[in-house]
Amino acid sequence: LEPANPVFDCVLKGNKGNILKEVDKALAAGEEPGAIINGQLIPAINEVGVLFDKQIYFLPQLISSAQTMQHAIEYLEPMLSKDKDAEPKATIIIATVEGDIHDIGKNLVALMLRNYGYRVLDLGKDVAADIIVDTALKENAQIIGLSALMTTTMMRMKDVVELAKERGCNSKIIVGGAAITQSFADEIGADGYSPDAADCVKLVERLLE
Ligand code: B1M
Repeated sequence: LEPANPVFDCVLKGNKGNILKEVDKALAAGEEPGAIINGQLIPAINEVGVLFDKQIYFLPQLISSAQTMQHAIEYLEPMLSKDKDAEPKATIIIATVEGDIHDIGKNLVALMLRNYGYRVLDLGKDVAADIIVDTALKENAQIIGLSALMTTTMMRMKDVVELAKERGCNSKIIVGGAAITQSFADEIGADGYSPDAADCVKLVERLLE
């Protein structure tokens, strides 16, 4: 378990009322916004996943914790440093695949890519393959980023890869999410896989070289 930490605890307990107060305290103590996200919020929601897995937590707790985390991320987002004058580097379409409503990780990936100067069009969650591919074609996107968190929705990524080929869409397709691995990405013919939001920026930079 993580060391006792009030921000971590608020997410773990789904304490929406106190989270911003605790985030403020951490900021006042000199913690960086990005470090609060990576060092406290993400480990806490992962711990919630473990408790859910063990059936110590059920759906209501899962929902409260997720909302608490999102509350904190929305609050921290404007504080993350951004190079506002830079020209947008490339267009990236991002979405959570059809049937899957998990979007916390996808939102973090979008946030990070925007911070690095990419033009990110976030289509949201539970997005059908044809909407993703059509938007990529219309917007002339260099990259399509797909997120899936469940073994039951992973295969929707393959639908996007196949549809893109079918419709002559040349965007590079990258995939990620808790259930995804490099070998799965290879298997479905995706152009890249990344385990987390920071690594995803490096992957995109590599693919655009
Ligand atoms: Co759900 N859920 N959930 N859930 N949930 C999981 C995924 C699960 C593993 C929990 C478990 O059983 N241990 C399990 C899936 C099991 C499986 O695979 N078959 C599960 C389930 C079963 C469900 C429901 C079916 C529950 C139910 O209704 N009975 C339901 C699904 C509904 C649906 O989608 N149709 C459901 C619902 C929910 C909530 C709505 C309550 C909530 C989501 C809220 C939201 O997203 N707005 C939720 C949550 C919070 C989780 C867990 C606990 C945490 C997910 C999360 O946000 N992690 C999760 C357990 C787990 O994953 N350990 C679980 C934090 C986030 C920062 O990490 O998303 O992995 P992650 O993103 C990372 C990396 O993966 C990567 O970067 C991110 C940042 O570093 N990444 C990418 C992500 N996308 C990327 C894309 C890239 C590159 C990197 O390229 C484009």
